[in-house]
Amino acid sequence: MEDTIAAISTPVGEAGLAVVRLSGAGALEVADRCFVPLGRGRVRVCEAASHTVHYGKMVSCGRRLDEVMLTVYHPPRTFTREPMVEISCHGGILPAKLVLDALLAAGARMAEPGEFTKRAFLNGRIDLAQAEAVADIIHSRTELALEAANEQLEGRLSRRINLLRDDLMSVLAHLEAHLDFPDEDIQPDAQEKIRARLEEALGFMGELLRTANEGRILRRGIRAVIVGRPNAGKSSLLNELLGQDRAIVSPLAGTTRDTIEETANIRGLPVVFIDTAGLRVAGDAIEQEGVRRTREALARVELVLHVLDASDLWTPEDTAHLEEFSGKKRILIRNKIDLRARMEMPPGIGSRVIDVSCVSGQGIEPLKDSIKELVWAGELQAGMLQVMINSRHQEALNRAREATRRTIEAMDGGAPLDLVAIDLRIATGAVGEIVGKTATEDLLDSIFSQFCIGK
Ligand SMILES: Nc1nc2c(ncn2[C@@H]2O[C@H](COP(=O)(O)OP(=O)(O)OP(=O)(O)O)[C@@H](O)[C@H]2O)c(=O)[nH]1
Ligand SMILES: [Mg+2]
Repeated sequence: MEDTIAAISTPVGEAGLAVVRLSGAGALEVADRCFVPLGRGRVRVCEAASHTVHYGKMVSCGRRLDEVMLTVYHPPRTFTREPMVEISCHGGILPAKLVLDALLAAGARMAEPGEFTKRAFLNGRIDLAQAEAVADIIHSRTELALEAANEQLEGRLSRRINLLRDDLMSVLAHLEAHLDFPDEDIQPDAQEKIRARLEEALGFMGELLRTANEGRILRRGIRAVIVGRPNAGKSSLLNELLGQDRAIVSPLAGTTRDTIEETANIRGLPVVFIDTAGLRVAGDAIEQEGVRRTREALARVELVLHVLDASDLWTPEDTAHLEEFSGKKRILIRNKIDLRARMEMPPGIGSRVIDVSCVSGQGIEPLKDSIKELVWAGELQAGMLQVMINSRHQEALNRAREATRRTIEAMDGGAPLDLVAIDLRIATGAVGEIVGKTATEDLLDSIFSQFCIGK
């Protein structure tokens, strides 16, 4: 990695400060060309000690660009394990851009998305699962999600994956040792031991795979659609759950025409609530479009919040809604319980029913508990909460599990050892992909291209 990369690592926009980062063998020299140290005890960037901060100005062609603080990092204790420089300049779009342009003119090249983290991975500072955790940290929307991402960055998932891989590798080594002596058969008791170890590995893969759902929830959030008859109080409920007046509420039926999406933190889980126009069949063209959008939103949700007006009677429309969403996780919400209740629920609904009032706020906290209980599996072992896998890990583990199963089958069926070993090699490779021990260039590109520039 000879070239030196540079990027603005803070968001674009007006702010107090912006940070421009440099990494690569020539980072200090590049910075030296545009940085003039000021004040007492000033030293040039190239002569500065590691992990020290320096005051000065950035210049380009003799022109002063900005007053900055510059931090110097010598390897190996840097994010990328390369020489690094971080320049804190004034925030705002222009100062950071001028500083970046100066560095590019002085010999750096613009970093690609995720390239700093990619270098940290390629230089062995973090593995692939940890690199992904960096992106998770940046994108996390609740403290729980952040906590899980931090555990992953710290290496909890990686350690377990490495143990799993080591185990499969040692079985593989055992099989391969026999391959070198084709005349000797594996003894039945040795074969039994191998089988037991593979079964154990399968069990562990299953445990990891069970965390995928929670992992997805923490990373992507849950989509919950709010449906019900006009005027039932859907928009009022959205506002209550968000704690802000996001949607228009009015006594007129058909107030909400478009779908409205907003994310809230529900007991640590990011939940995207979608308020809808409902599913009324009648209505004008705009309302019909609203209904179409409601149906579209419904297709992609994990949870349905079906709002009923407790002060009204049960109607066939409610029955129709009830049937329509019977296949989804759902909560029936009897709203307006501050009014005189008239609604009687039909027997045998089989879904959770919660009484709320969007006027008094009654029932909203229990509703939040219910949402979490319904989507967040309680059965996860405590230790597994720290290793929630993402969809890439899930896909690799599924492949590893299949290949391990085939290994056992082949062994049980008395297949030749070289065939048995092939499947086990596939399983080991798939597990290795998770931490990046066996990763193709394509895989790396697809992971790091999802990062923002400057990370
Ligand atoms: N008393 C009482 N009134 C409520 C409650 N929740 C909502 N309302 C009233 O019911 C009316 C309809 O509320 P909205 O939230 O607009 O209902 P909606 O389901 O979004 O209606 P559309 O968008 O028209 O389908 C408004 O006048 C609200 O003030 C409640 O818990 N108690
Ligand atoms: Mg509404």
